[in-house]
Amino acid sequence: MPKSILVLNGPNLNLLGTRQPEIYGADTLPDVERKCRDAIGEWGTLDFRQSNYEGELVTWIQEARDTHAGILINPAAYSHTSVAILDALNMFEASVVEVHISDIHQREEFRHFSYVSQRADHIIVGKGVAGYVEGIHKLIQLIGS
Ligand code: DHK
Repeated sequence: MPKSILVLNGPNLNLLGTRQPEIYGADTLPDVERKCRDAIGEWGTLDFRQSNYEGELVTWIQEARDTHAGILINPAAYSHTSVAILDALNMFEASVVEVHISDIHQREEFRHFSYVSQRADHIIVGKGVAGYVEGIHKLIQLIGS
């Protein structure tokens, strides 16, 4: 398997930086991508994507089975609703790290449960976009072990 990490971002994360900055911070999605590229360094390649469409995320996870050594995913609102994304991740045999910028456990009750957490090998919440950097480091560690 190539040394490649797929970073998936779910709905509304394309508007990071302008979207409720008091919750999600001032960094834009391109800023997050840059931080992830710095974090992966020379280790391997980074494939950074965002979609507002559940089915597109499902298709990308399916395709990653043959192309990527690990997935870092912020499923955004689909965390709380999507059995389809969970099912796709259950077919992905390599490592999965779930990240949430905000602390979903301290917010509205409907955000407390994440389907993706049933599958994730590691979960990071409430660390802002720094959680993505931590997630990349964790994935490199999981893939190497
Ligand atoms: C992002 C979203 O868009 C929300 O729907 C989730 C997550 C939380 C985050 O904290 O990154 O509830």
